[in-house]
Amino acid sequence: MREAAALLAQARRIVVFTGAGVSAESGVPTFRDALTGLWRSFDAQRLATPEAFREDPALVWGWYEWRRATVRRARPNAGHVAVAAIEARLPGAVVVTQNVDDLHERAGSVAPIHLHGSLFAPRCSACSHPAPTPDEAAEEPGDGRRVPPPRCARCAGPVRPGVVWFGEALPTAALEAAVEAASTCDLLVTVGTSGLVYPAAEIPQVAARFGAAVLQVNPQETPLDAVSDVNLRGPAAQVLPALVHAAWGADPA
Ligand code: BJW
Ligand code: ZN
Repeated sequence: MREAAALLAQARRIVVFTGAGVSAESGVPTFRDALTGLWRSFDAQRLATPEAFREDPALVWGWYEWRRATVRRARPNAGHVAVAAIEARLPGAVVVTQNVDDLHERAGSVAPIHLHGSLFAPRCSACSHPAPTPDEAAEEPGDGRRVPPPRCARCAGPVRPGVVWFGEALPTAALEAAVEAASTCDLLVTVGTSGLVYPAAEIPQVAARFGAAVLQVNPQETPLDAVSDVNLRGPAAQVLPALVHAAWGADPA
């Protein structure tokens, strides 16, 4: 922890790069955890594809309705709060997230870069026209449900979640901004990502290649160990507040 705190205390330009693990302690399942409830019998990697949506739109839309309801019920945890505290302490800090939830924003992060889109930005699958986010269902049945997607107001095409599925390009502006931030930072903190999904997993590698120190927070080993100067093995909601405290002697608000 001492070495990690020294890196943070010395940093002038910082990127915090997050994955599903930062939201795990808020009760949002990580992507590669066994799914719970109805969805435990589905393979998330198969549902998060354009092919799955074409074949069975109600199954995929229903899965995202369930996930959006889960996120709406969740609250940011001490890890999200610590990330926002880093931003407040170091103006110019950039948060890059692979997460499609809004917990960084709700913890006070100003403009996190969302590499994989958002659960709250549906759009038409045919003409890309933005569509309203459906109101929260009064109650998601415990046994889940299939939900036919709404229809586009402009062309009547099926509305899809505004997320990036396998085989789809990441939003260009977001990816470019993330690469620019990673290539000009002096410290990149990677939190709660398996580092398996590309091109997002390149971001810590870009930072390392351009000479930044890389600090990883994750209870498990990951392929990003190879580019990390320091590994803090533990849950984000414990490790990040302790890191902020050790670097600056203050607890995140
Ligand atoms: C904790 C914790 C706690 C637990 N505290 N930590 C190069 C090589 C090989 C393959 C490819 C390649 N380049 C591209 C590919 C193909 C593919 C890919 O990467 N496949 C791999 C699986 C091999 N990539 C793509 O298809 C991408 N598109 C693309 O390349 O397009 C090319 C193209 C160009 C131009 C035109 C057209 C096409 C798109 C990738 C999109 C990924 N989308 C998803 C779904 C988003 C929507 C949704 O949520 O439903 O994004 S997949 C899923 O994985 C999601 C996540 O953002 C992403 C990363 O997962 P993450 O966040 O790392 O979570 P987990 O669950 O994997 O890990 C959690 C971690 O937390 C673990 O390490 C735990 O230990 C840890 N943890 N508790 C801290 N308390
Ligand atoms: Zn349309």
